[in-house]
Amino acid sequence: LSYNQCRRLHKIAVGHTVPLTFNQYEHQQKFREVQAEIVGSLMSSPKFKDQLEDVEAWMTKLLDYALAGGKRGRGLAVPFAYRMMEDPEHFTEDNHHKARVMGWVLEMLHSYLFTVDDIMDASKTRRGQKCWYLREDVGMGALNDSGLIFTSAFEILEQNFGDDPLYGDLVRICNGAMMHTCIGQHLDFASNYRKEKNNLDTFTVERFDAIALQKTAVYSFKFPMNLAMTLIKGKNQNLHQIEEVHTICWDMGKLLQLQNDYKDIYFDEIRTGKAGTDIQEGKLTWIAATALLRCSEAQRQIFAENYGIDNPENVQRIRKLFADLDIENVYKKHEKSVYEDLVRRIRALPTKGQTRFYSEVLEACCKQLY
Ligand code: DMA
Ligand code: MG
Ligand code: MG
Ligand code: MG
Repeated sequence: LSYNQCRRLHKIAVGHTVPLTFNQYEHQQKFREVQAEIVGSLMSSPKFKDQLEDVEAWMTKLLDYALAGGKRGRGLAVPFAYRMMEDPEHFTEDNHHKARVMGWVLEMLHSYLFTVDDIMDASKTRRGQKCWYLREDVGMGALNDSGLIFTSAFEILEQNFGDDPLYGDLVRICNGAMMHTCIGQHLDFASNYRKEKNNLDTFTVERFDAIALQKTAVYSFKFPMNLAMTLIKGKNQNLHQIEEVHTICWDMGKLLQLQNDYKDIYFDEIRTGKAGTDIQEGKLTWIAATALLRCSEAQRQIFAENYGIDNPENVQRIRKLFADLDIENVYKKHEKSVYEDLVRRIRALPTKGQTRFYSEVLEACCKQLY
């Protein structure tokens, strides 16, 4: 099938009148209302109330940073999955609300991750503003602030689900997803070209895949789905256990990370809200690993001498090398084939709800909405 044929079929499978999509205003509006609700009750928790005044002022500032902006794709995916996958007979607005709260817990944990990630990646900007650790009044206090964001996520979980029979499962799901992601982040950091003593043998697409699975696929796709599944009581309850759903999540994770790696180099900061640092930081990205596969000996030498150096001249040499290797076109072809393969597999899922959910999420990834 051609790319356009696939997209057409995909449209038919999804239907032209999907009731809720990621970018539908009403859905996002409701999600935002829940944000105000959870931040309000978090700040009225005795843990914050009975403190020196500075604590409340600092938390307010920190939460503003942590929750402002962003696409909120992962958070929105939780109520969206519940809405799409629950049997209509069992769907309740009460559960839908719970799913939105879970979505915000996920968004908080996401903020924790990128606050730390930006330190590790020596990033300068995030969501169109200065990274938290670079603010004058923050600095390395960002490490502890990330702990405040992380523990706040679990506080919100306890405030909203402490008496709910789901609580134990939710804690396990959140901690499990975070542990996988932190392992992935460790691998990402440890695979840095300069830190790895310039060893190009470990700079492979296979290793990129393994890292993307842990650092991106788990918390971006499996995590929201697993949260939503705790609410599903209907006949669809066991559907997420089918093997294919897991492999779709893995492959969407790899796709999201390779799109992220591509944008780091080729998208303007205005468009992404963050300045790329992957070349400067010597990251094991899909782009770098793929470029190496296509290098001649001489080109490999250029890569070895210039990759992972935070200096405009070295970065320029790497960009020139990528251009000589036609990497942008190689990327586009690869992205298209991963996309088409996912469309086919998503269409073959056993229920309409699953097909709709994963199709929308896939589209959101491709439209930079996730
Ligand atoms: C993203 O990797 C992974 C996590 C867990 C935040 P990245 O450093 O490429 O992300 P970004 O490009 O957003 O900094
Ligand atoms: Mg980063
Ligand atoms: Mg990173
Ligand atoms: Mg990136």
